[in-house]
Amino acid sequence: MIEAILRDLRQPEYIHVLVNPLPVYGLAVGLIGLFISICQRSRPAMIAALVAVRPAYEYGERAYDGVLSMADEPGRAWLASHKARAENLIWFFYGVGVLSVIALIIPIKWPRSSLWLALAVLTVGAISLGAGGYIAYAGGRIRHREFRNEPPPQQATASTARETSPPVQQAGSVAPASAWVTIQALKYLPETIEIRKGETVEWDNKDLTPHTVTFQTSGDVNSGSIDVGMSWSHTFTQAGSYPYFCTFHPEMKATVVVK
Ligand SMILES: [Cu+2]
Repeated sequence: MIEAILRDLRQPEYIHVLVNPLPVYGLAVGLIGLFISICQRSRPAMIAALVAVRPAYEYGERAYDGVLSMADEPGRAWLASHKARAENLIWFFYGVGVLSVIALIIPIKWPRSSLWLALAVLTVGAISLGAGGYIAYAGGRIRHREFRNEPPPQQATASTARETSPPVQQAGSVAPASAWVTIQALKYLPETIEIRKGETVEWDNKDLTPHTVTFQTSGDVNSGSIDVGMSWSHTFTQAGSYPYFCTFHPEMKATVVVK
């Protein structure tokens, strides 16, 4: 029993799920308290939210690989979206944290600022609460199929307008590569690679998980899953700009430019 609990506590995924809702609940409680006593200072729940939010994000990052290996395909898309949302919106939580500290300290010297600072904390806090819900919304769908009442998030294809349709690869005629793209840390490096007509690009997966190279225009050129340590090549016979992405991690995007 104790052993099982200790084993759970060594798993970053478990800590993540355990700790993660705390900033949201802490913030909600803090905001209610703040709303009731809007003219007063010293809100311990705010400080609790400030203290809890950093570990939540850190454990989320550490849990990422573990959760990734467990998730199915739509789950991976939700995981990518969950991570992107957390990375983009974590700043609201930091903002509340900083603002609440300011709201605690400044009124000591200037008591009249207390009400305005409290209102500012309340406003940014409400935004953060919405942000937290938005992050958790994607997070809950990673492994809980029962919550998926809508299709997994797709990357926006409208912005990557069709410029040229990618040439179809002739089987067995891939020339030696003259340009290389490294896949690492959920990124294609370089993000834009320029080659000349007839040249071959090789993608090397040096990441910890499989990825794909899937062209956005029509999807008829698709590497399929490139396993860890494997590579895939494609020869480009027509000039144009070819945006591509990873079907497992739709936020991974890059472009091949053929001159
Ligand atoms: Cu990928």
